[in-house]
Amino acid sequence: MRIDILTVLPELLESPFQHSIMQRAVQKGLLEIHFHNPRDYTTDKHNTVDDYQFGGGAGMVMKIEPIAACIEKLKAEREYDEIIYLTPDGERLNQPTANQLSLKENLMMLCGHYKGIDERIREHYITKDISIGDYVLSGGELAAAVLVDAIGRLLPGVLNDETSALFDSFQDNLLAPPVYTRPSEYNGWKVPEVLLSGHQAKIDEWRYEQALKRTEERRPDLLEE
Ligand code: 6GU
Repeated sequence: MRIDILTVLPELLESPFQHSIMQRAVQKGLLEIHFHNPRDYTTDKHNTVDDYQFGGGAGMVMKIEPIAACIEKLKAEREYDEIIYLTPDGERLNQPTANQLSLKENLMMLCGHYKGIDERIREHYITKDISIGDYVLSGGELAAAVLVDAIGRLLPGVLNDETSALFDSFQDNLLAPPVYTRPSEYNGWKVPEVLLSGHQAKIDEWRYEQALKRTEERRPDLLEE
């Protein structure tokens, strides 16, 4: 998969993809991430990427020309499956959306800043608006990092144990069950006996029950869906 990220703050997004699972995905060639700065597509001598909003009001708006020029250049090079705008007024990100996006070839992501982007960009280029939750971030970059991570780890070959994403929380609308590792007793705190039993069917049953219990207690809304 190839992901092109448009951001005026590429530095903010360097580290998230240089470690752990995302780093491995990139090194294995399963995920390609390219950054593009709308500032490099400006034509005025001050490299202006934002301006006052028509009609007045506080807050700057990202200008149409540099973003449009950048998007046009990329679109001329390849077909994009989705051009995503990260915005608090978008569709809230969930596991099914991450699953669907992980099946695509080429994604473009646009990170907004200031008060937002000129609406004409949204009307004419954006195919999907995504929010990562009901709170406001100062820019779309951290949201893009979250989205890329959620997608990237689903790409075949990225996780060591290919089946492990299947048992994640949310994959079947259930939270994941508790996990334990050695020692089997610490400070008198014991690991549930069944996990040490070697009886796989019983272990699977216990895990399912725990997942169900945890979901009922913490996220009953998931069971209603
Ligand atoms: Cl995608 N962007 C911003 N700026 N704030 C957010 C968000 C995105 N998702 C939740 N809050």
